[in-house]
Amino acid sequence: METAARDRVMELARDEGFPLVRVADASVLGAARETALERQGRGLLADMGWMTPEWLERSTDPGVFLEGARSVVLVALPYAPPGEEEDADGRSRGKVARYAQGRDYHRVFEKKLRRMARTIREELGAEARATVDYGPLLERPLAARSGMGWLGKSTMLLVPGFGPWVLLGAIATTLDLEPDAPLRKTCGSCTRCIVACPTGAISPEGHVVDSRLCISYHTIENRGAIPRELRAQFGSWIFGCDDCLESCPVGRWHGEGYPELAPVDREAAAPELAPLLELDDEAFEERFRGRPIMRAKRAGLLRNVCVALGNVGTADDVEALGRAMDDSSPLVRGHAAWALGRIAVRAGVEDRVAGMLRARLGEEDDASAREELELALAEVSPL
Ligand code: B12
Ligand code: SF4
Ligand code: SF4
Repeated sequence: METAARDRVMELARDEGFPLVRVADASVLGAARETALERQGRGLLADMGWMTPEWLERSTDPGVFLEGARSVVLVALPYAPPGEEEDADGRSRGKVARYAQGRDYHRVFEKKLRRMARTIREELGAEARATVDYGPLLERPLAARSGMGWLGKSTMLLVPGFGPWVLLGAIATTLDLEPDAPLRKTCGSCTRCIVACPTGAISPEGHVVDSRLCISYHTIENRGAIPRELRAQFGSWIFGCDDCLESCPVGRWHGEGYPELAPVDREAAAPELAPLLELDDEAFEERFRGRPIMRAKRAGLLRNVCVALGNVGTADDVEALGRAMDDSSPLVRGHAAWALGRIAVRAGVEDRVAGMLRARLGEEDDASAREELELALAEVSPL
């Protein structure tokens, strides 16, 4: 074991500002591989087509990620702790997951990890390869092996003192570093996240998330329609979801998050919904460049905004949704129709909305948007 090298790697991580750093050995993650393949086989990874069985096999073997890997250094940054952020100005506002309220964490990690990997190569004469999120390395089971935290029933890595509010990165290296021991902790009898999940995406016993039901999956990764039967449970989430994290009693951390991951502004946490519907490609890019929200792309975000308005919008939002029925994306047009149908009934503006839906139906040529319009009309003016 290379003790001096371990001390130096720890020092490098701390110099980069990582308050949490641990080492895991680089052997195959056998149990995690089996579990992941079983989940994939059952369709629980939804349409994340890149997570093929081959990808899952590679991502559970650090030796494939880096030939000759002996150790994996896990690092974590804490981010935006829970706090006050409701803007009670009567406008319809959406919710953005805390990790996405600031700069893109991939960029923040990449700079630091690249510098660390370079020093390991140049100073310690060993190979090193870094990753953050995109893999192929399954970071949570590796972090659990390193004793950074334990895998909660929400499937989040729970870190003592910080709970689930940390983001992870990893560096595989050919250095033979003394590994840290896993924690002997579990969630015990707690079931808060399971109860808090609005769509029932976490299995009754925990430790399994069905991405097909997960708001985070749909608002970030899904490129198509949000399943109609789930929309009403999305509340006002427009990017990601923190309900299982917010409910978690572990950590109850009220310290500062890493400064570079702090929310870009107050509007970042609870943006007003209707103005988001006006964004064209250029305005979307300008507003969200360098932030995780870019991943949803303009049409995906506006689709999410429509769903949120369908759940929390008022008669004041009807005009903006009416204009969204003319959007260039049929996905947005269809979801705008759904939202109008919901608001009409809630706000008692059925006649006005029925007129708008009928007028739009006369022009709509996309089959799925037409179907949404017809269903919304049936809701607003039943025969
Ligand atoms: C795909 C993915 C998603 C998907 C699927 C998530 C899922 N639960 O499967 C979606 C888009 C839904 C998603 C959502 C989120 N994600 Co995500 N996601 C990933 C990614 C790329 C892979 C995760 C994965 O392998 N899923 C496949 C399933 C099968 O694995 P798993 O659920 O983690 O289960 C493993 C272990 O738990 C273990 N295991 C299984 N069963 C059991 C049972 C017991 C008893 C035990 C002890 C262990 C155990 O084996 C499994 C297989 O390896 C990782 C980054 C990476 N490269 O690892 C980030 C990552 C997991 N995500 C992250 C975050 C922050 C989120 C969100 C909080 C974002 C948000 N606010 O919206 C949500 C949280 C939702 C949730 N409850 O998981 C962080 C998590 C940090 C942390 N503290 O845990 C990661 C690590 C990214 C990062 N670099 O920081 N995510
Ligand atoms: S992210 Fe939201 S929808 Fe997904 S498992 Fe957690 S609480 Fe449920
Ligand atoms: S809410 Fe409870 S059960 Fe869920 S992850 Fe946190 S401690 Fe575990």
